[in-house]
Amino acid sequence: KILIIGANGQLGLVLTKALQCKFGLERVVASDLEKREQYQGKFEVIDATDINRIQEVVINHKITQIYHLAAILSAKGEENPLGTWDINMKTLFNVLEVSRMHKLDKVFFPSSIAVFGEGAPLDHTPNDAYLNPATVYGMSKASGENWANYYYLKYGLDVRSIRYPGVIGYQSQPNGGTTDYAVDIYHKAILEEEFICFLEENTTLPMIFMDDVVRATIELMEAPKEVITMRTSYNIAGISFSPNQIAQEIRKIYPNFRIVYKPDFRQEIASKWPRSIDDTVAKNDWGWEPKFDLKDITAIMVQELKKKYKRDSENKT
Ligand code: VAH
Repeated sequence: KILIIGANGQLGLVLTKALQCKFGLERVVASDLEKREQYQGKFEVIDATDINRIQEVVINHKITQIYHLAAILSAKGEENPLGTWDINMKTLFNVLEVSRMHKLDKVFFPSSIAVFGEGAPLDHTPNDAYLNPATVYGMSKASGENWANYYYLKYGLDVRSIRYPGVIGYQSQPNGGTTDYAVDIYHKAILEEEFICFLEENTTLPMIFMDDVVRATIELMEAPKEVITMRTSYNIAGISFSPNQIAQEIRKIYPNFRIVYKPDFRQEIASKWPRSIDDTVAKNDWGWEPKFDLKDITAIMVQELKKKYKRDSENKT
């Protein structure tokens, strides 16, 4: 039985559905701070800062795996540094402790390219690069990776982790991230509205399509234990691009699409992140291979968001 913490989030929403499809509604328990209406499947309200509540759900549902997808992301995290550290670390400690005490089979801990700072190469950043993250979110993920490794070494807990690039999907909205522009831009294109971009036009960042993220996560979690050589976290790469490149791709479908660049504090965060990622270790250990490039992502985002906005307008009439 799988428990997803943070099931209402950008990744949580999509990963929950994928796990339900793969393992059946009976074997997946979604959780977040509040229940979404018309939710299909098992759901429990969990505030992951409350270890007793996590323990209660693990016992009641006989949980054997936890996906810990709750965290405050890079941009939002900078508004309240100590508060972000508290929440991101406390929730992780609670998940690791409950998993250790109840001898769970596996734990998934999402990390991020935000763990890299100015000490890492900007291009083809390797898995073992020096980590000096410049955001509290990045610090909490780099520290979380070391805690994941510690629980594996000291208690044999099978914690697995991936450093996600910026995630782009049509099924959910990101919240508080520095890469969120790459989702919002498609919504504005469909609505034929001008897009104000909070990053400079040539800020190239590693990105990845949601379907690649879901597949990578499940592939890693389903891989035999023996192939896992990285107990901090795995780099994976999707496709790197800049706001200018994504705008050009959109203009092939929406020739009149307008973008205005108004960089804000998030430019400072993005400028310290890699331009591209080396994911050789993930490829060698568990056969990782991305499937979607910028052309594919743009075609699918436009197609799916057009359907979504058409459904929304029909529901209104
Ligand atoms: C963020 N989307 O922007 C997240 C992610 C690599 C970026 O960690 O904070």
